Amino acid sequence: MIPVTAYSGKTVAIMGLGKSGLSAAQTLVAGSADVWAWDDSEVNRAAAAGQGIPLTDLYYQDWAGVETLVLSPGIPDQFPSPHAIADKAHGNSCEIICDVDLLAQSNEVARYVGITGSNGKSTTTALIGHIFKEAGHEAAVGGNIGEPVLMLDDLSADGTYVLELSSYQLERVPNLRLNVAILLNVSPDHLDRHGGMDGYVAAKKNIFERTVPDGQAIVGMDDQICRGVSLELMVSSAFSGQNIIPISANGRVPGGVYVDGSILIDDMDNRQMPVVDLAKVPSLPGRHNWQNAAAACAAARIAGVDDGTIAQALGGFSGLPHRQELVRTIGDVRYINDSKATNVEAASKALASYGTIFWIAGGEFKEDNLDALADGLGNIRHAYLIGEAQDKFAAALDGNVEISQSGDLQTAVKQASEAAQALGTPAEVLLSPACASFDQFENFEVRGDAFRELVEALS
Ligand code: UMA
Repeated sequence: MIPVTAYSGKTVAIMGLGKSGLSAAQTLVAGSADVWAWDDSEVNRAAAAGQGIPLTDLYYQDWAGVETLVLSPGIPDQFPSPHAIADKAHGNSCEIICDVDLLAQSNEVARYVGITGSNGKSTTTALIGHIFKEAGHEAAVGGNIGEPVLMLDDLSADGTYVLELSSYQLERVPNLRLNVAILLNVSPDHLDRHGGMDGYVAAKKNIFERTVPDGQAIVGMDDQICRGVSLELMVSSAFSGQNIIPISANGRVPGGVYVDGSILIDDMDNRQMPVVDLAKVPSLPGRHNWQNAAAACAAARIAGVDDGTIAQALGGFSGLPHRQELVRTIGDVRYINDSKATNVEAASKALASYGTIFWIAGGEFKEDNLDALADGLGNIRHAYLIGEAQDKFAAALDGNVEISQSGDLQTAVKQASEAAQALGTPAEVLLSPACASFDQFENFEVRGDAFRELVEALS
């Protein structure tokens, strides 16, 4: 746990007592702050009180003298409409931060690597942490990936925090100073929360505002928005050409790290050094994962890790649950859990990674259309649709793909498995929903766990 003493004797309001808010409350109480903690959920309030967190109903409190609100990343302070407690903070000119900012204020000696992007940031974060540890570097991995940052070890000046940063968190970290900032890619996501695409891109670009003057920017070159961001950085005074490192899974980027065919090439010293054949790394299927590998390689090189160690570490990476996770192989059929694919772009990456797909998709749809799936549709043998979005998906896929409206995950797994097994040749049953899970599950992890259990129960 990180000791947070900067607020000793001061009043700090905390709204939201989920993973991040609870850890903030614990560390602030331990650091002798006067904590006013609240959550709209009675259950979560009771759980926090059970852990010794003092509760204060923030709706009925006089906010005079309160200067800081720790607002959980998932609670809006602007769009689609500000939460009432965020409004109170605005009305009292109170700064709004999140737990990541408390870490940044509390440990100013360690190095920080921040990773953002619409897709692939968890895998990249885990990969960097894995390479650092294999190379014998002191490192701690946390943030949006699921481990609240204040629960990490208090690192020394030799240590590095490797933090996955969501667009939500990036709006609430005024004191964060990154040594390395990574922007992987940008495609539409969380648009309601950022008031549209411009707001979403601006939140992602905050990662470079939070970078120290001699820091490094690693930028994906595989989408137009990120290419534009890279150009903006080049003309900004904050970065020079030397500390912007381009990465690509699709072609040569001089001075950066890229994938040629399936070979990861390190050109950071302009020597085009082959690092590893990514086609031989089973835990990184698909070209999108190769971009994650390129970003991780660049971050490791900046930290002084050599290409040989990077190659060995990539080969030993075991992958993350719910991200194209191979659950089981029965006969010729591989069962793949990609429940984390909560948007169309993420699902399109999985669809491009396999050849004969019995695809389970649907849930709570966050976007306008399925256009980004176009390239992957040819790999789908049959689609099994579930949840709220099934009519919308059925209409969009009609004429292109054979579909069944399965309704729920259990039915979809049964139908997809029977059809895939009947084929008698290699195939995949792929859960890659392109939708959020909230219509039928608590979150994407619960959905992925349900898929895994259903697959494990197959005979
Ligand atoms: N709450 C209220 N009032 C509201 C809304 C929520 O009181 O109007 C309370 C809930 O009752 C709950 C808490 O707020 O107790 C939830 O806060 P939260 O949604 O911020 O979730 P945490 O549990 O604190 O988890 C957060 C991140 N969640 C979000 O950003 C939504 C986690 O990212 C992150 O792993 C965790 O901190 C640790 O850093 C998850 C996520 O879905 C994985 N992220 C989004 C994504 O990846 O797309 C951005």
